[in-house]
Amino acid sequence: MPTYKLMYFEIKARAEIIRLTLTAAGQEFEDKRFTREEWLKVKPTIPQNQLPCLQVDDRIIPQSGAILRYIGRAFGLYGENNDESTQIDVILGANDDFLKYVITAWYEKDETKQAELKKDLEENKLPQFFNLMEGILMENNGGDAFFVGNKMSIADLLLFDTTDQVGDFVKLPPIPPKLGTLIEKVKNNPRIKEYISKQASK
Ligand SMILES: N[C@@H](CCC(=O)N[C@@H](CS)C(=O)NCC(=O)O)C(=O)O
Repeated sequence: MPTYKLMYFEIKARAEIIRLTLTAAGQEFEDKRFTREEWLKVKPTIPQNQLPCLQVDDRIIPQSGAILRYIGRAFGLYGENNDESTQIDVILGANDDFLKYVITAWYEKDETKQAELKKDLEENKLPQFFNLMEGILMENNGGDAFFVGNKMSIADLLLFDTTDQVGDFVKLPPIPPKLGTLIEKVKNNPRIKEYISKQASK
């Protein structure tokens, strides 16, 4: 069995979906969270000089999207075949599109402009994104299962993560019913539930 070490900072951001996926897979991993000082020392030795990176035995993999797909494939959380993996990729792509708005609002320095961007997220971008996801979800089993097939995948974990992290930044509009149920299902997965409660007690 390989050993896994995830390297990032003391925040959720780009690493949380990787933590959640390894957790859902039941895979132990070292959750290395660099301080700023530690990071500046190791940065020149890290591929592409940025984080997150996942070390699998002696190999260090950069790029959060590549890491997510790598562990998704390794642990059977990335669909059963090419069609299913592609359906998952479509959801990952739509999530990336939506996150661009969140990142723009997050980094906006001007307070008035940031307030406008947050309002637009709450009133327009988030409802649009949720409705898009609800529609995709309903195409599979009427929305009563998971996004793809009949088991949890990185797409389901990602929607939980996005909703959680965006909910820390803006007020979430009502989540459509099937999507809301799916998010609760991920949150109540025994491994995810234990992980969340451990993080909360830190
Ligand atoms: N496309 C990369 C972006 C990685 C990235 O921007 N990492 C930032 C943190 S989120 C970083 O390492 N910042 C520290 C630095 O550049 O020194 C990914 O998805 O992994």
